[in-house]
Amino acid sequence: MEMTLRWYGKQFDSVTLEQIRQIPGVKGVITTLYDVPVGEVWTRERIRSMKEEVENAGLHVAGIESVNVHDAIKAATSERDFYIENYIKTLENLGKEDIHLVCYNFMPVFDWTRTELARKRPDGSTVLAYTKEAVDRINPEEMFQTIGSDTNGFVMPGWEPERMEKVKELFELYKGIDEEQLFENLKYFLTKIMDVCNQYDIKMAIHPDDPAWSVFGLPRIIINKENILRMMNMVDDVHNGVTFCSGSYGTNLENDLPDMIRSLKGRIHFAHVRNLKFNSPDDFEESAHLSSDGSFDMYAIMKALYEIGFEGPIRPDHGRMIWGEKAMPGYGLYDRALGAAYLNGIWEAIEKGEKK
Ligand code: DNO
Repeated sequence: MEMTLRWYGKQFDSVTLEQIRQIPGVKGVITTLYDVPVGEVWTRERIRSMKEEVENAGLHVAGIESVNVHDAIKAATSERDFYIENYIKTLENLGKEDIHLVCYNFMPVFDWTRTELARKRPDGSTVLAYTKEAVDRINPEEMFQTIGSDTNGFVMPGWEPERMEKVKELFELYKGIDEEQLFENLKYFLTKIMDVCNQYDIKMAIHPDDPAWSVFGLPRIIINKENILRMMNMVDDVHNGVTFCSGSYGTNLENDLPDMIRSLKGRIHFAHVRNLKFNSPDDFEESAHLSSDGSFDMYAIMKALYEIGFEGPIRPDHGRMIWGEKAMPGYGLYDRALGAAYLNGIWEAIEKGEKK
């Protein structure tokens, strides 16, 4: 595996490449062109200058998170082929610039959903949190507003103000689309892009739905082992792969994370490794990465990745806000750096233990 950190670009991130370069063992970043609207083609020039910026700081681009999929594709409107063509051009341009990993999601309307962005923990840190009760109580527009007022002034992925303005229209778009239909739409998209992925060896890595169940009545499909294996079989090509995100699949306590990892051998191209602390099955918060701070056995997760011979990038995921840092919720430097160091330590111990 290769330890990496997510970076949103100079304009959008409080963390600098110079800081990332000093996290032990981190040589790559996972990045994006955050300002390109969903559905527009990424030009080779923009991709190249992003790469150069990263490389000038002594790092490399380990992959893209995300090239977002336009709602016209997810909802199969009459414009979907146009947007798929644009997506193919973006993949082609990434391939030509020697980038071979793309993380994306197929969640309708929202990306991840949390009900609090700064819940206080006993140690004084603040974290993202979710309660089912809060989602049941409010409507999506109110949710956009509460989230929007708690972002420390940063634009949160999937919660961009332009999208929030269109939330009603977006909900309309998905009327009548159930899970079966969404699977069909995903299959259509993947089938169309597989040629370009094969040509440039681009590994597509779908991010799970977070949380791993339906919110606000919208269909959600990338939620458990059964569905993700269905997706892998539906388009049985190594380039149709997975971002294994422990914090997203882990929202459903019925998901056995190490078992899921083992069942996806060869198809996990990217991993987000983080911990959650459950206060009840309907209330969780994003703890520190350390096993004992949350509900997951992080050693077992890393061991499963080791055992399937995982060689792709891993990144620590959402960190707590600690030491007075002001950053995009979940994406400060300090706790993610601690997470990277901890996960690197687990990996070293597993490796050395296995070699004995
Ligand atoms: C949340 C992230 C997601 C992820 C997208 C992938 O912090 O893990 O926003 O990047 O779902 O497209």
